[in-house]
Amino acid sequence: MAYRWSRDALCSIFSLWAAVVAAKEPRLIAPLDAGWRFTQAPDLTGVEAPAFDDARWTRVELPHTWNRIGNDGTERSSLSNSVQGVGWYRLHFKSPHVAAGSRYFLQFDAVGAVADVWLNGRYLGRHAGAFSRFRYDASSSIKTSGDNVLVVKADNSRPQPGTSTQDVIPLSGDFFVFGGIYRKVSLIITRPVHVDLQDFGGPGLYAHALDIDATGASVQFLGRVANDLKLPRRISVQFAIEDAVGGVVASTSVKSIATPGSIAMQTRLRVENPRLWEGIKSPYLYRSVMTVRSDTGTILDRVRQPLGFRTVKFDADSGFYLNGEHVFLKGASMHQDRPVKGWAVSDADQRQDFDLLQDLGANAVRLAHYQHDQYSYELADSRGIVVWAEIPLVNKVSFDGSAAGPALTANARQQLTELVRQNYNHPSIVVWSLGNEIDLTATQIKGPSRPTELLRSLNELAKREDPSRATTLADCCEVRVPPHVGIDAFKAREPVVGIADTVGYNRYFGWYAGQFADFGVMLDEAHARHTGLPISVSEYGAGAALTQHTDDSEGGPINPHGRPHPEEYQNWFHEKSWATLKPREYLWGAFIWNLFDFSSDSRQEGDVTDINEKGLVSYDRTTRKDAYYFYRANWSTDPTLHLVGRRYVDRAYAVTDVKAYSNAAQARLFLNGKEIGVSPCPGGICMWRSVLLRQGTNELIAKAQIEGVGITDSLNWSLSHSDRVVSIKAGDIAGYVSKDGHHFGSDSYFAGGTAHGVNPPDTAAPDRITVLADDERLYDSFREGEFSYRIPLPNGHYRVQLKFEEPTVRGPGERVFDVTANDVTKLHEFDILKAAGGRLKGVDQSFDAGVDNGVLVLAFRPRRGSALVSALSITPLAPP
Ligand code: GCB
Repeated sequence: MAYRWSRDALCSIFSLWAAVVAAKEPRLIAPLDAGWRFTQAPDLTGVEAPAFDDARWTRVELPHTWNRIGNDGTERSSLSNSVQGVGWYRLHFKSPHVAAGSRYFLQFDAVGAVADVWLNGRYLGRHAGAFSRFRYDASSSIKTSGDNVLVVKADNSRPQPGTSTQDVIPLSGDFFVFGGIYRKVSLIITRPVHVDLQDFGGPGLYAHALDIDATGASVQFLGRVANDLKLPRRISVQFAIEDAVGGVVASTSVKSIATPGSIAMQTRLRVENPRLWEGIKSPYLYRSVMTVRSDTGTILDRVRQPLGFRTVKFDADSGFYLNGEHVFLKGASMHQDRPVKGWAVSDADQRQDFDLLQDLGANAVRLAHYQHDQYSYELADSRGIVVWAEIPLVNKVSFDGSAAGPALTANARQQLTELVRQNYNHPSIVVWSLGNEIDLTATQIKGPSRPTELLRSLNELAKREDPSRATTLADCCEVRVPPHVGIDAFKAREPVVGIADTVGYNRYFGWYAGQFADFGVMLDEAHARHTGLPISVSEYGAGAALTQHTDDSEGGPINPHGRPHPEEYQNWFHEKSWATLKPREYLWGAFIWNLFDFSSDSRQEGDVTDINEKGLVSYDRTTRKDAYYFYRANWSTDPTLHLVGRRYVDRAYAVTDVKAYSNAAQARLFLNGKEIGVSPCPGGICMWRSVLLRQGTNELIAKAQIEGVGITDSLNWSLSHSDRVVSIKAGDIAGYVSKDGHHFGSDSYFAGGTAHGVNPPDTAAPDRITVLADDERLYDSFREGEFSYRIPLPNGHYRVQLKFEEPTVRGPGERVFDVTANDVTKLHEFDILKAAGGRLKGVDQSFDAGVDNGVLVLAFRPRRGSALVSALSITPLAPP
């Protein structure tokens, strides 16, 4: 077969080798990211053989995934690739010339989800788990001169009984598992005696600071040395601590005999007056260094790892302490994907994510729901962000409701061991999470699986691997009885809270279930119920579509699994949620779900497809939603002033409240060059009530002073009609532009009554009921009960048109009501069914009304049953 060699790969190997030699580093790490060939295909025969012809395969570079998922719009893009199955990768490469007897390791930073690896036709092994680093000793397969052929089979089959992923966590989850070699691959070349690379992908050096006080601290070192020779070797291992500029502040050398295989060495060092790792205040980092030398003093291998001095405490009644100081962990969760790239993100992408997290003012992150790239933990270390790290044990431990079987248990234990060993040295990590919503009712089995045995074993494993850190898990379902499950299944649910040292509650009051008012009650009850258990809120959030808007978040029901998801609802959700969380000092932290929109192929929501849009920032990171600035105003000390409603440009109503998020004490609003007034900004919210917009373009400018520095924000809104025209879609959280071009705003100006829809708010639902009317959408929602509308209008004479349809009652006389306009009865004993001639038929009523004090009050007063209206349209009788 024709010899092919990637010039890029060759250059990168040799330039790196040169850099390594110049730095006198004994270990060579050569990237193997360029020059790959790829094809997406099920099992292929002979593909692992070096001579296999891959000439027609696609050329790719790492990181790479074949999947592409998540797009704007309500249809899946034709560019999507959601195929989960097998992808093949092949790479020809040459090894650099190094000393004879060197050892060769192939390092994969992650492959989704199960990887089989061959080098030069020889099978190196299988790694199951999409997120952790793994290595193979390739020494006996590699050709030190000539062409090497590396073949990788990546398989991200959707876990089902009988698939290659049936025992690989996660079995399910609200995120897409991308396939491919989506992180980097490298060839590591060492001498025969070296720091152990075969320790669950770990660094081989594990250092942990203890007994920390102002005067000093100890560091406990564990180093693993591998001797790949047949005979024992005398070695000396130096353990050292370097400060941030590389100065050695402590060091010791330990002599030992490295017998063939792996040996563990331990020692302790003392550091005087250590600088603390103080989170975002001052994330000072030391480094631990392990240097292996031969008995003649030749450096055989060296490894450097991050090291930070900090103490951490979780208290059930007073929350979290970093170095003895109380800190409320204000965090957000992150997934690792982006549009087009999927999981194959770059270092720059990860930096951007942390930039946004920091800009938000967060001091913590939940790196959900799995092990992220090493670089993300390094960023957290260097920026002082406290980390919740976790394994991908999500939703269920079996497909049939039983306990985890031996193979799944082994895989979960492997992935937990990898998470802990590979990330042991990061000072930013304060807690290991054993799983997420593992008490969920998995829909396939109409009941929860039985996770407690596995969780207990994982907890014990985490404590054994790392006694210095607390464990946690994210609970979804304690106490809650899902309506479709019924009480029996609920009783069968195994309680998981209390298995780990701490807990996080994933709760969505005001979104999936429950009222905001119940959120605090639930937390207080949990706090009272679990004496001594430190609790946090590990998730809370709401969807927000950038193109869907509301004037009143209480105007109509929202379908969390559908459309529309007005952006302003997310603002309202977070304002209420944060007001609940902030005063609860017993919480050790709260994590917004999510900082970024992310892909999930079960989602058709808001204005996007295959995306969970609960992010404060769009999937492509270009748009910070309004709610982002609510947190920035509350969490960050950076001057913040943000006018809310930036994307709600075509306004429905002339008279509207204007809001800004700011950390200034007060802000001043200008509309079209005229000052509207000064508003205080308690809780980060500045509000100007009932501001009157003009027809055409309106320029809004907000100004504030923070510590003597002026900040400004501005936006333009437009109004297509005069302030004498008001069109309201009753009971609807989002507006609608009628077939004849009128902009009916979301339900607004109302008091009392309840909002409903003939149809669920998901306008794409297949089982929609049609209302017989010219423009049926104007009748498919309604406000019902005893209610009124106070509609601001200039004084004058108006035509009022009301739109009705009867959604439920079957006989005339069952729903009869009056409608008054400024206390004058306009509709007397109105019966929709009678007027329309049947159910689900649109019928309109019109009357004239005068306004002489700036407001039209329309009151709907039931006589029998409840009153109801679907839409209101007010137009001037005599235009001025
Ligand atoms: C949860 C899950 C998370 C989901 C989130 C949601 O509770 O832990 O994986 O993405 O809810 O948006 O529904």
